[in-house]
Amino acid sequence: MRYQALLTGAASVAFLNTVDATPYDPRLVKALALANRALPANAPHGYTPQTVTCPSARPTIRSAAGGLSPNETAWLELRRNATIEPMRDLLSRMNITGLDTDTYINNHMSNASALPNIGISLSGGGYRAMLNGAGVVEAFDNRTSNSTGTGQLGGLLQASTYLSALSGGNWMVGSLYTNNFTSVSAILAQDTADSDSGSLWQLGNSIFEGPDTGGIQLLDSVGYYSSLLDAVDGKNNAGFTTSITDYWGRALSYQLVNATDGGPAYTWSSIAEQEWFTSGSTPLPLLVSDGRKPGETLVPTNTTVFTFSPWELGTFDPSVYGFAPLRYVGTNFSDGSPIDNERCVEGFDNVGFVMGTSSSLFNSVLTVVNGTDTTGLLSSALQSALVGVLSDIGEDNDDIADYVNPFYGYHNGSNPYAVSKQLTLVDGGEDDQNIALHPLIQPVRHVDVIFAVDSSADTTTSYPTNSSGANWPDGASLVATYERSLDAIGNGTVFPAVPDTNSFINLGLNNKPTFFGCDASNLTGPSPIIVYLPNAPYVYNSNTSTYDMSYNDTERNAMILNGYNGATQGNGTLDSQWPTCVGCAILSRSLNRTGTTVPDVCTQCFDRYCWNGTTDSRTPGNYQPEMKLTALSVTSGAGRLSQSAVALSLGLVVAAYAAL
Ligand SMILES: *[C@@H]1O[C@H](CO)[C@@H](O)[C@H](O)[C@H]1NC(C)=O
Ligand SMILES: *[C@@H]1O[C@H](CO)[C@@H](O)[C@H](O)[C@H]1NC(C)=O
Ligand SMILES: *[C@@H]1O[C@H](CO)[C@@H](O)[C@H](O)[C@H]1NC(C)=O
Ligand SMILES: *[C@@H]1O[C@H](CO)[C@@H](O)[C@H](O)[C@H]1NC(C)=O
Ligand SMILES: *[C@@H]1O[C@H](CO)[C@@H](O)[C@H](O)[C@H]1NC(C)=O
Ligand SMILES: *[C@@H]1O[C@H](CO)[C@@H](O)[C@H](O)[C@H]1NC(C)=O
Ligand SMILES: *[C@@H]1O[C@H](CO)[C@@H](O)[C@H](O)[C@H]1NC(C)=O
Ligand SMILES: *[C@@H]1O[C@H](CO)[C@@H](O)[C@H](O)[C@H]1NC(C)=O
Ligand SMILES: *[C@@H]1O[C@H](CO)[C@@H](O)[C@H](O)[C@H]1NC(C)=O
Ligand SMILES: *[C@@H]1O[C@H](CO)[C@@H](O)[C@H](O)[C@H]1NC(C)=O
Ligand SMILES: *[C@@H]1O[C@H](CO)[C@@H](O)[C@H](O)[C@H]1NC(C)=O
Ligand SMILES: CC(=O)N[C@H]1CO[C@H](CO)[C@@H](O)[C@@H]1O
Repeated sequence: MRYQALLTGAASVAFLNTVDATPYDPRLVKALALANRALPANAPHGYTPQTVTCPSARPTIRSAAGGLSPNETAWLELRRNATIEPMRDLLSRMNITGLDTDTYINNHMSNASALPNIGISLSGGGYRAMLNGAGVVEAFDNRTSNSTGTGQLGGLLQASTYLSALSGGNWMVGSLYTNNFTSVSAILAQDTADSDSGSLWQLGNSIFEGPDTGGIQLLDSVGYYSSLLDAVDGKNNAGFTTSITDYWGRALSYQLVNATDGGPAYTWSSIAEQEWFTSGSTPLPLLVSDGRKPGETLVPTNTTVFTFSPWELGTFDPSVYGFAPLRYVGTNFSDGSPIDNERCVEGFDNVGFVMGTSSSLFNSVLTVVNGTDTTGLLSSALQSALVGVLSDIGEDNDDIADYVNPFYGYHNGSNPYAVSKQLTLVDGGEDDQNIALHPLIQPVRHVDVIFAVDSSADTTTSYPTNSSGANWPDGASLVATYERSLDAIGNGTVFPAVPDTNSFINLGLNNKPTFFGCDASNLTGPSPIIVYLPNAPYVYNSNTSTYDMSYNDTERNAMILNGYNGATQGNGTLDSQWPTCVGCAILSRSLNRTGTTVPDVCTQCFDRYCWNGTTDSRTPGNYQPEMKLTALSVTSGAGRLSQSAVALSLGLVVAAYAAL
């Protein structure tokens, strides 16, 4: 009872269930003070998962044949209703001449599913993807100042049902959802000199160095490393297999979770208990990760793609075709039920571990440093030491996150993971589908339009002295998703046709917003319209390397502002009709459904932004995009790994290796 007063509502009930009879503990009280921001559901145990008595309704694996989970179905009713007013507001500002959007909403609001169902999907690509994605989401968020003026798109986030992400994109999304659905603007407005203000997105120190002391983080680098090691040791000693992703996830948390030590007790499933979520006032966050079969080293394009929702981990792919209750992932299941009927595991789904799973890129970072340092910063002795350590860990196991396999013995005929007690998950971009579209193109979700933010690094350049043509997207991610939809693994998903990557470059489709799937009659089944938003230079050369591990605040903000300008097309200066055209894309499928005539202004927009089916597959010349607006004056490129940072990373790897 002692803690009751500190908490309110559903959060308190769920929380007290996990801590009943726990004696007074100062760490607990500290955690409770932060409870509204994300539930430290695993307090006071921190990072170590706990074996608990299973609830009387024992957790089971749910077949995907049942469609969406009962939790999502119930939640969607609330969410779809909650999107109506923001959508009304947004559409009224979009100046869609020839359609009275207010009347349209009034006529159809008794049946929210007649109205547009909007998804936003962010790609991977390290900090570049995190920051570019942040700029787009900031532009879509009505809490951003001036975002509801002329030429702006504020409110699109509030009108959306889903927000999916993978890898670097999921750092951004995860950071919002583990922090009380705070806004990008609020994070940027933190006064880092004020010790109470927190230390979110302080990317000036690389993740290898750890946070600056001060603010909520109290550790120096040595303390930082020992805290990472202690946390992962604790999990290991409790009998759970750990992998490099545990260290990676814990390290990420210091930058992404606004709580002491990056909130080691915070769980992803606890998002489903937060009032702002249960009330349907935010989009549903969905994170994407790829399965890697036992013994596999390369992830094929038809690998099983897993999704984390706040309720579940699982997939609609015909291989596994099932979902595990996320809160109890860590429990030994066999053929869909806990092996020991009485013992369940909780606290395995630590927020950093989940974010780290979708972005097990850490090891790619190390692989890049492994013997191929081009920065000239590493001494050869340091390099060979690093190579020595990494060759022992080996490429086979450098990128996995180890899960107790909830799908062991489940769907034996089709499930390649059924034979293994461990489920190895890897970065959601490893199957080449680098935008987190998979969960949003599942027919049961009925998504009408996806804003697909692509921060991939696809292009290369032949001029080593001028890298401005490298690390931009070329549509490869959309090609991968389209091709997969035609394969057996696609299992009924439909994705609009897209051209080859050469055509993307030759026709400039990778350099400006492009709509795919505009003509619903040219599709083999229901599919969303894709509003493709490729990363391009609007005010800053945001084509930083995926392996740039540190950004000072000036660079960080420039990256974000560039993403903002991409989303708004320079606040409408590149095309004053852009907001109208976004509105037309949002409404397109809904107008079809309700048999409403498409306004002329939308037909003009579709002529301008829809891919018309032409291709130009010739090998393109060197890609060299022009800055579209006035460039920000930020000197030179992003920071590089410093020698001391690499030395520290070496220390971490050695320690990690010793613990494996
Ligand atoms: C969470 O966000 C809400 C809405 O912005 C705010 O009222 C509340 O104070 C926030 N809670 C915390 C703990 O920051
Ligand atoms: C999900 O739904 C089940 C039953 O439909 C319910 O028991 C459970 O509490 C729900 N989970 C959450 C986190 O709301
Ligand atoms: C943003 O939209 C929400 C939902 O419509 C609304 O409640 C809120 O007042 C809006 N905020 C601002 C700053 O306009
Ligand atoms: C709205 O769009 C029409 C064209 O359809 C244009 O003539 C008019 O200026 C626009 N109004 C505003 C406020 O942008
Ligand atoms: C959503 O709105 C409809 C129409 O106003 C209403 O009938 C329904 O009860 C609402 N659903 C929820 C869960 O509030
Ligand atoms: C908002 O708009 C006003 C008026 O146009 C301008 O003075 C102000 O600088 C803008 N604020 C931001 C944060 O862009
Ligand atoms: C981070 O936490 C601090 C202290 O709890 C709080 O004052 C601050 O508003 C939080 N920052 C964000 C962006 O939520
Ligand atoms: C590092 O490089 C060595 C030598 O080329 C190689 O054997 C090893 O597998 C690599 N390790 C990783 C993690 O890439
Ligand atoms: C994936 O592709 C491989 C090679 O084409 C094939 O052998 C395998 O059956 C496919 N797996 C699935 C689940 O479709
Ligand atoms: C229409 O569909 C066909 C077959 O999928 C495809 O080749 C063509 O490019 C599509 N056209 C457009 C405009 O999407
Ligand atoms: C941020 O980094 C850029 C590029 O490395 C550099 O030119 C600039 O001086 C840095 N700004 C600060 C405040 O350190
Ligand atoms: C639409 C479709 O093909 N659905 C299939 C997905 O995979 C499951 C499991 O193999 C099948 O039962 C569905 O028919």
